[in-house]
Amino acid sequence: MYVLYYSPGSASMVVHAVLLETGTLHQLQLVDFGRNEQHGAGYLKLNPTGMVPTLVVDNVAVQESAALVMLLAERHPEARLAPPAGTSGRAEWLKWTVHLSSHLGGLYRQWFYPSDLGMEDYSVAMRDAVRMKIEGTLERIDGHLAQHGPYLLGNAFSSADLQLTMYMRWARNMPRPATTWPYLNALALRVTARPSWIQMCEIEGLHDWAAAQA
Ligand SMILES: N[C@@H](CCC(=O)N[C@@H](CS)C(=O)NCC(=O)O)C(=O)O
Repeated sequence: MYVLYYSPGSASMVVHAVLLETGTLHQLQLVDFGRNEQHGAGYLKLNPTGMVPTLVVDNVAVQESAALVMLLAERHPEARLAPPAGTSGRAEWLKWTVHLSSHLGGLYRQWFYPSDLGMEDYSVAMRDAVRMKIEGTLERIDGHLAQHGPYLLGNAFSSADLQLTMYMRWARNMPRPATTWPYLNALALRVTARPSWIQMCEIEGLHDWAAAQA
């Protein structure tokens, strides 16, 4: 049995969707950001960074959304969330999984948490710089999908597409929402139609974002 420590719409949502893709038994444990529970002593024992997600796997707390996605894909090969080890698509899947989390996820972290840098808010110049980096990354991924899509790995859906869709959703209130890039939007249309995504949104109460219908 897995236990997912989550907050609705946060970086835990991809792990939640992956758990639903695997069909495996899991429990959800809300970490209430409104009550600052992520920084409470109890939660910090599970995740010293004070962030979600944390997944308890065989009684061990594991952190970092990308690591959890890879771990679950490895433990549940029947869900076909990743190309098998040793096949040609595996390196691409590893690359996208890590790149999305470290690069795009890192940029969003900067965008949403000026407090990480000890600031209450950014200057206009700083906010513009982070926004441009996020938009540049989305532009590049859209170009990749135009050439090699419809999914990140071509014709095969993988967990990396769930990650990408989560990061697209986070731009919904930004000056340029991710759905304005045509190939990204097309990918999000496919991913958000999956039963796992629909169920995850239902459970987490997320009804404020949709890809534009073609
Ligand atoms: N690299 C981490 C980032 C996790 C992260 O930034 N989580 C945010 C929500 S999206 C969080 O827990 N924020 C609460 C806080 O920092 O106080 C991951 O992908 O797991």
